Amino acid sequence: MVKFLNLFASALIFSFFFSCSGGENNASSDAKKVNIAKGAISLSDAEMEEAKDIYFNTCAGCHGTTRKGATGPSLLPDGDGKWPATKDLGTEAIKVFINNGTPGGMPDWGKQGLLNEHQIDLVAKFVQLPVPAIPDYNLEDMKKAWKINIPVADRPTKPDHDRNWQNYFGVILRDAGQVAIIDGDTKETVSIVETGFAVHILRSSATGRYFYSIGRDGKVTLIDLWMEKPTVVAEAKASFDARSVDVSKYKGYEDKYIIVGGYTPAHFVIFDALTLEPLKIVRTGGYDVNNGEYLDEARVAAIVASHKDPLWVVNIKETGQVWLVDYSNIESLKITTIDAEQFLHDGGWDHTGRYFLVAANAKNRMVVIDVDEQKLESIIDVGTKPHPGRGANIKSKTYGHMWVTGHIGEGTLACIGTDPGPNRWKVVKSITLPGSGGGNLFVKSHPKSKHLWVDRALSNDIKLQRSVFVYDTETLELVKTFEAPDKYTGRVVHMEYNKAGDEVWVSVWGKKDETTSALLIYDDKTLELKHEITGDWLVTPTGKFNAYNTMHDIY
Ligand code: DHE
Repeated sequence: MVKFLNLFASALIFSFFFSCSGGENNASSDAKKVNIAKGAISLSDAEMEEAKDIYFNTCAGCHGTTRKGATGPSLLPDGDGKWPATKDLGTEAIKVFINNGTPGGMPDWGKQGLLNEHQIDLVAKFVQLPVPAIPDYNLEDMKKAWKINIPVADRPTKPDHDRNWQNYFGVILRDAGQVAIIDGDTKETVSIVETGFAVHILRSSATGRYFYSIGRDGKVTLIDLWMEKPTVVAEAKASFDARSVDVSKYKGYEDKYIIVGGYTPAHFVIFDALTLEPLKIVRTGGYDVNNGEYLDEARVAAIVASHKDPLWVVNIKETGQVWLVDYSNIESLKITTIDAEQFLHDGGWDHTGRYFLVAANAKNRMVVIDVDEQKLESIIDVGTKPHPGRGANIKSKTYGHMWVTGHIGEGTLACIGTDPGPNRWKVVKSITLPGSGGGNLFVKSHPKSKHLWVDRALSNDIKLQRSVFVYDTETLELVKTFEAPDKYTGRVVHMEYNKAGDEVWVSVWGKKDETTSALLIYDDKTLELKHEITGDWLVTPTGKFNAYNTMHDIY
């Protein structure tokens, strides 16, 4: 969570930081440089390792492993011409910033108790020192890390149980390093599997029979839902840090390959989908679409698989290119590169499955890719820091089909027209959310539903961050606001429908060492809370993925 907020510590935040440090440091910035030169800032080997770890796990997502900045500003000892030199800011100013956060979304790491004084001191010093080299992670390393726990031949050839497995939910238990598999019909927990550090997302295989998890540690696991007790049947590691995974979904290639996008190193890796044998790596370094600068740290953000072609849509964050990777011949991989906009992050399909919409979040824009024609379709100005997740497809009589994103940086939803005609690729309706500020992370709808669900997980307002808002997709009016019951603590985050599209699951993301997290299940028709899932095992639930909806890209 903190990492996330930190990422979105934007220009606003940094100018706050800058002015803070300016107030404290202007007169002494030269003196600080001298101090550094004299070695006043130094870390022992052990401290350096600890600092690297903290930075990597909490800051790198937004500021980059090479600290050149992405969604957040650069953090370089000598600055980069745009953002100030960290060594001019100095340890004390940086600590104030890390400790207190900023109104723009930077978390108050210290105040919230997410980092202690010692950790804040280490990381404040670390960002003033030269950037450590990033080790490589190659196919040999991946082969060593690869494990098949249950060979394909020993896996069931039909479900080992009578459960409605297509209505299973995979629920990420982020800080426990686990994923819970919950039967969406009975609400029973069928299995809890070990997946590794902070799983970010799950994706379903083309057949729906497997879930793939991808963690921040780059570990990918294959979970077999046909087993009576779903288990990790194979595991592999694609990188040191990753956020995205998808499978080959095109006819004839179902469950043949998966692709994992690496943040560090910046590359993507193709694996055999059933064994997770690593097959191929492709570096994603390239040229910034705006100024042609070469960027080695060109991280892979969202990936989606086309159902209509043997293609993966791979979004390269720092360069701002969208790559269409044709997996029909992986020995002779064809990649179409499309120049789009920088800092690509997350996105989803429009309702036809032809157009992919992805947020260029630090540029306040949405990029539309025509995947059939393999070209850039449009770039749309939206609000501050769009963050769609996969977005939501809704339809109204007035505007026809729309694809919706919320924003982290402002309290609006942008409804973008997707039907051919004058509304296409325009923000046809901007909905203002209740209360002040932004903080929306995810939106969700379902073709059988008349509702659009909206969270405010990153709001600074405690009431808003514990609320979820439901809009009527026809009138685009707010119809209900839910607040998490007091007995559960934490932020309300991420919604997912069941297979039938008549109930919505919402996470209350409490602290790791508290047992007050919950999954709240709402009836989508009556808009009543119909079920609550709790338990000691329910540690820090974040994303949830319904097997059927994820397999079919329904949102
Ligand atoms: Fe996410 C999706 C990256 C922080 C929960 N997140 C994504 C995707 C990317 C991404 C690239 C799209 C994947 C895809 O579709 O292929 N997320 C990042 C970050 O870089 C960031 C900002 C900071 C970080 O260091 O990781 C970040 N994300 C968070 C969180 O703090 C969240 C709330 C909890 C967590 O896991 O740490 C979080 N991100 C999610 C979820 C999705 C996601 C639940 C999938 C949404 C969906 O419905 O598809």
